[in-house]
Amino acid sequence: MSYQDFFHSLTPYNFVASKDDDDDDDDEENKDKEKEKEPGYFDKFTPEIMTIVDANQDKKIDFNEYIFFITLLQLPEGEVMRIIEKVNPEERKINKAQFAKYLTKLRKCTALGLKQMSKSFMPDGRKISTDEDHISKTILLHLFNDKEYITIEDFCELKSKLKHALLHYEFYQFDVDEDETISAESFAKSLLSCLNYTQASKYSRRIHSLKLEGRVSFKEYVAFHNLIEKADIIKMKISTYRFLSLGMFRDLCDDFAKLDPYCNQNKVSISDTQIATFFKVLDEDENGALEYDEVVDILEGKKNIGLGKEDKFKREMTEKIDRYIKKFQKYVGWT
Ligand SMILES: [Ca+2]
Ligand SMILES: [Ca+2]
Repeated sequence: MSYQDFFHSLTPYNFVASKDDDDDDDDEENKDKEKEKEPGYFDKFTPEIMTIVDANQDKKIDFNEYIFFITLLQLPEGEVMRIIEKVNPEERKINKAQFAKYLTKLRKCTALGLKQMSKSFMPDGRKISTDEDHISKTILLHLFNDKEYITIEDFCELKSKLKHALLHYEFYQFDVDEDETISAESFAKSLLSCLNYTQASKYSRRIHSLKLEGRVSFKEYVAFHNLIEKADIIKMKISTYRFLSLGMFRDLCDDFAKLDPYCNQNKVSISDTQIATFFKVLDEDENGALEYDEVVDILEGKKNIGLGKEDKFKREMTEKIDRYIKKFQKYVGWT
């Protein structure tokens, strides 16, 4: 699998695949063709994370590398922290042998791990344990590289690099102009990426009917994604007040930016364009306020990109992974 196919498989970019096509009904084949015409993202960028994921640096993601990437994305951060704290509470670090002991258990928490260990997926018991050994070895090799220990910070940094790389790729699937910005309309479309087809089509029509103005930079894009990841604070505010006015949402965004490490480090906050766009798209009854019903779909869907947390996301991710694994198994003659 090329880097391109690989990232494409991980960014749920289903509903806005084409930059200049208003038709939402592109099927897989059309999308592939369109993809080939576009200049490659990976001709322009080399995500740092790929030096870790593509261990043998052959510019291809093989099955083991793929498994590593997905596992890392899905490993529950809290659970990993808990294990490291338990193993070495003082220095908060863990070595390869110690981590290996927990890895199988950890992998069972991921959508992919669950799938692989389920009987329907690989019926042969002996094969499961061999593959699990092999996969564990590969994951440990990538994760530790040549290091004797990894710390909680190492793990979190790796994972955040991975998420950042995916967001960067996602951003560059839109028309990025010379200022390295995307249109407010593209930004609005990026909010739809985790909705189901019916929801996304509805919002997609709405986006086309609205007059959205302004541009969004990559840093602002990441900042907003970070906010949506903490969707609970938005939902809490709406549940408390029963609605969210533009001013209230702006306050919330400003408060968030003051606390978010990424926003602080990069001196970026959530822009007026983003606030106005989010508001315009979601305020379906156009009463100038966001009610709970108007935000819940987007907040639930979007915050889970790349994280195997919620059921709905898990299901979608599992289906996606299933397809790719099957393709892969055929490709490498694994079945
Ligand atoms: Ca490789
Ligand atoms: Ca409303």
